[in-house]
Amino acid sequence: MSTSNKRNISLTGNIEFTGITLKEPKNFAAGIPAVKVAVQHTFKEMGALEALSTLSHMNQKEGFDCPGCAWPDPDKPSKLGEYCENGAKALAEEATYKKVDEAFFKKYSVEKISNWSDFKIGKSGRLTQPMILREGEIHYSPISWEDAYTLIAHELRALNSPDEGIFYTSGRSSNEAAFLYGLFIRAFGTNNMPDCSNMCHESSGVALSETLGIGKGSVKLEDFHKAEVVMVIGQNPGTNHPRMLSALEKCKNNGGKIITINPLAEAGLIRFKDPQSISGLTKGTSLTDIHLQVKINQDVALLKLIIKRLAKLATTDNTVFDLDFIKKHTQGYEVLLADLANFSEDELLEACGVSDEKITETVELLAKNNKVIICWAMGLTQHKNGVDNIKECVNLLLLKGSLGKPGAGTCPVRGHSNVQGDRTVGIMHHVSEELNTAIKNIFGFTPPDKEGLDTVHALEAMHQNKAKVFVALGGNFISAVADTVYAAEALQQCNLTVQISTKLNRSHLITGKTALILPTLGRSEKDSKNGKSQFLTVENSMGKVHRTKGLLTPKSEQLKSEPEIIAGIADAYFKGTHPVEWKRLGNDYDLIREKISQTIKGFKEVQKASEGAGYYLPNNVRELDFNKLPNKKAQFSICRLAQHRLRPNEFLLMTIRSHDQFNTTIYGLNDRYRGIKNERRVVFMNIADMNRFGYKKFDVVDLISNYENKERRAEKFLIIPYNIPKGNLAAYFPETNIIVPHNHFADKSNTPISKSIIVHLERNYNI
Ligand SMILES: Nc1nc2c(c(=O)[nH]1)N[C@H]1C(S)=C(S)[C@@H](COP(=O)(O)OP(=O)(O)OC[C@H]3O[C@@H](n4cnc5c(=O)[nH]c(N)nc54)[C@H](O)[C@@H]3O)O[C@H]1N2
Ligand SMILES: Nc1nc2c(c(=O)[nH]1)N[C@H]1C(S)=C(S)[C@@H](COP(=O)(O)OP(=O)(O)OC[C@H]3O[C@@H](n4cnc5c(=O)[nH]c(N)nc54)[C@H](O)[C@@H]3O)O[C@H]1N2
Ligand SMILES: [Mo]
Repeated sequence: MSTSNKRNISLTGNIEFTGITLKEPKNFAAGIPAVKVAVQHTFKEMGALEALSTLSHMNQKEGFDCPGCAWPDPDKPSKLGEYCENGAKALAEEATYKKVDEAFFKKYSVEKISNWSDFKIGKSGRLTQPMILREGEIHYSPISWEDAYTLIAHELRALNSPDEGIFYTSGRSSNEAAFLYGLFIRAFGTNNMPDCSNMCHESSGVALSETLGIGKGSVKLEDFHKAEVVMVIGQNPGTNHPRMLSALEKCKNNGGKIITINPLAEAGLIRFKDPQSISGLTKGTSLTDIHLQVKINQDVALLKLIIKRLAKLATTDNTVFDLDFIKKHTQGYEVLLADLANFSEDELLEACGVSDEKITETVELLAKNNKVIICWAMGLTQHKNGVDNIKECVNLLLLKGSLGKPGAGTCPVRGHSNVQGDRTVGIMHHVSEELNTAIKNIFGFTPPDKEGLDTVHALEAMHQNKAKVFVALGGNFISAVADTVYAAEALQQCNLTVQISTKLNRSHLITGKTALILPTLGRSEKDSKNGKSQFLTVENSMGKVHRTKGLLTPKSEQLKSEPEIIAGIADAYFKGTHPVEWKRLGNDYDLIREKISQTIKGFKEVQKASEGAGYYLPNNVRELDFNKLPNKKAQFSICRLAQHRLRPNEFLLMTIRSHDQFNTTIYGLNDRYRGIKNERRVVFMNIADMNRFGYKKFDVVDLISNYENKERRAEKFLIIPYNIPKGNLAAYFPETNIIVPHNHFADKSNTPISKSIIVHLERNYNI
């Protein structure tokens, strides 16, 4: 598959099979194999000495924040190190000794590299110097930083309107970089700030803002130690947030119970062997008490059934729901109860596919406990009804009065290590009057008041030639977004695409007519200005702001920090005619923090308070303050059931992460917990479905979606018999993004439907 702006670029790279071996899926996470893999990855990429000395600084108070997920650090980090297998892999990727330099690009054209797999592209190493891909050429060549800035400024000035510029952010950036970037984009004159969270937790942000008045979760780490019940819905922490397993273990040790809701029985949720304790390594703790194997996208049906049964019990037992809490703090209780009558228990039971006994067990547990935490991630957000999925979780918590008290609350488990912080400091496509007023007062210019474009609409604008310059602060836009072919057409029409990146990825190959690579420092690297080593700040998944300070020698002397690069672009664009002193800000993070503290609520004390364990930002739910909401009350919601009208040969496909990747960065070809070795082109299928269609293990199929009569095809997947509900399939992203339609996304949040794509299969006979 290839499209062209005169270059012959492959969109998918090599899709040959790599030599699969199957094992039984695991029934525990972490343990000795995790330690072994962490050591293998870091030693291989960094060398043993550097690996060991660096890992010991990860997530420690004077060290650097893990470049992986956003799970918070405990106040007293473990002496054995506060990192996990996948954090170690994230570090190894960033700190690798391999380099992508001038000689690399001389040797390999973008056409050639595009034929490699994502795995091979990522393993090429760290970007080391600014490079340009000139119009009509197929080799990147070096460019000076100043010339790169001048070119960007020139292309930005050539636009008919600032709204023809698109400025993407991925959630790895620091608060300081994100704040400066948002400030520049607004000074330039647009709110076109699509963000990785548009594809991630946007549904959570929308649902939580509308029901509870803040788009973030309410729990703190220590709440897990006090919770009576923790529900983990649509999330695979064993792989994506391994340090969360320690929190779940503490909950269990204190007598709490864990309910998991997932179409798959993920190993990490079954049993945890803590690599940070010797006894934990051998014995481990069993985690899940009740696993509800819901069908894909039937969580609303399942939660509604649970709520309906609880409501029935509540008619004779006034301790089942927290009636005082409901009366004092909520609105819409009666309407919610009345709406339940519109659904029969049989209908809900059939829709969710869970057994009656398991529902009864769950209802009994929830009826007698009042400290409930609900955690969730992409299994809830990436559906057409993603916002409703989360609102139904909020309904349950409100009924139980499980908010604003220890051991209870909402816990959307964030993805990228600073995705939440980027939002807090101003990366958003919506207009905030409060922020605009603050910017005007502090910086002396008027930010635009027209709504900007999110990810799906930015793609559309580029596709329609209404946007012509694309700048990315991190990430791998082409591989992360839905609909690879459409997205490539969109990007390839741009006049200029600019990637501020640490590592080579497909977004450096599928580019505008001219493309720039601006290489930047990683989280783990020393960032010195004027002989002084500087720190940055980040916000974790629970709203705590703290410092991060790299310690490794930068991979190349030519690397610049993100704030410095943004300031360089801004300075070249404004040529000293703007009230903001860009260059000064780019060189002095204390000064950026001073400005953040004046502009953003909750950052007043950031300079001092970010020290050590850091500090919590204000959170109205923790205070049970719902003043911003209608009638100053938390809101119950009426949620609809998901409807998918499937033809007999169709399935619902969820696109998920293997244990060996960080989003579009492929660490390796194994998915250890699910028993897959050395292959990514696999599709998990129920054995009954295999029998129905006459498929055998390792049969090769294409996955095909067909929305509005447009066929999209992902070629060559091996069928794997797996414990997954009938009618459901699972395969890995990003390989499957080619079949996700760009114009089907969640209501209100516009998050692509990456977890419920209607597909059919075709045997691939080319094998
Ligand atoms: N090592 C590693 N860590 C990561 C990442 C990574 O790629 N690698 N990515 C980071 C990012 S950006 C994010 S957003 C998070 C992602 O973290 P997760 O959300 O855990 O990631 P996914 O693999 O997308 O897993 C979704 C889970 O939801 C389940 N699921 C799918 N559909 C449904 C459904 O309809 N209902 C229910 N109940 N469950 C469903 C799947 O079986 C799977 O267990 O992790 C972050 N951390
Ligand atoms: N089908 C499908 N699609 C999905 C998902 C899914 O579950 N299914 N998940 C979605 C989700 S949850 C997310 S968050 C997005 C992820 O979308 P992105 O955030 O755009 O993708 P990443 O793969 O995390 O980006 C990796 C690249 O970031 C760069 N990078 C790494 N660290 C740094 C840094 O410190 N600074 C800078 N400047 N660059 C850095 C490297 O060059 C690396 O190649 O994908 C989404 N897409
Ligand atoms: Mo994410």
